[in-house]
Amino acid sequence: MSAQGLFTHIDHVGIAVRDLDEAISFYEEKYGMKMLHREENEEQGVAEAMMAVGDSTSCIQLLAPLNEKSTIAKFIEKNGVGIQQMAYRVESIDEVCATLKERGLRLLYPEPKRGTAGSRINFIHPKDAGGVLVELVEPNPEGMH
Ligand code: MC0
Repeated sequence: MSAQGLFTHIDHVGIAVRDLDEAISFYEEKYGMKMLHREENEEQGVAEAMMAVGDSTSCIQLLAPLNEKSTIAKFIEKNGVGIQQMAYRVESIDEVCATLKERGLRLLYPEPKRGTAGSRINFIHPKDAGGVLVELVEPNPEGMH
């Protein structure tokens, strides 16, 4: 594990939106951001787009609900649109999850699931992370980054 801690970068900040196309246009037109990737993730119940923050390799992830059961639909109903999650990039999600479990934090999944562009992801429960839903991302080497 790196002396710098568990995480290597802010991978993305996830923002819950109602309409993905409208949100993409806003980020492109107002902020000049480029869309790096777009997909639907049925398992997570989201349509999403990754918007590049300059050349930093960090992104804004726009997240729209695919249906009313989606965690994003529930989040918007409760909180309105806005920041839903903070995602840190890691080198080995298996090692990082094991370390966090040893440190007493609850992870949402027993094993990582499929995230954006074939990445491997897990989440720390927001109640164990100061009220922040924290995602852990091990990128797919063939994927976006
Ligand atoms: C819920 N809570 C949050 C929160 N969501 N706190 C901070 N940030 C959030 N996003 C708090 C609520 O306010 C509540 O606190 C408590 O957690 C329980 O919430 P709930 O409304 O009853 O909701 P649950 O328990 O049904 O679900 C919460 C949970 C869920 C975090 C377990 O949202 C989840 O499974 N999230 C992980 C998956 C996800 O977010 N997928 C969408 C992004 P009080 O005090 O009121 O009890 S997909 C994605 O990100 C992928 C594509 C990727 O990046 O690759």
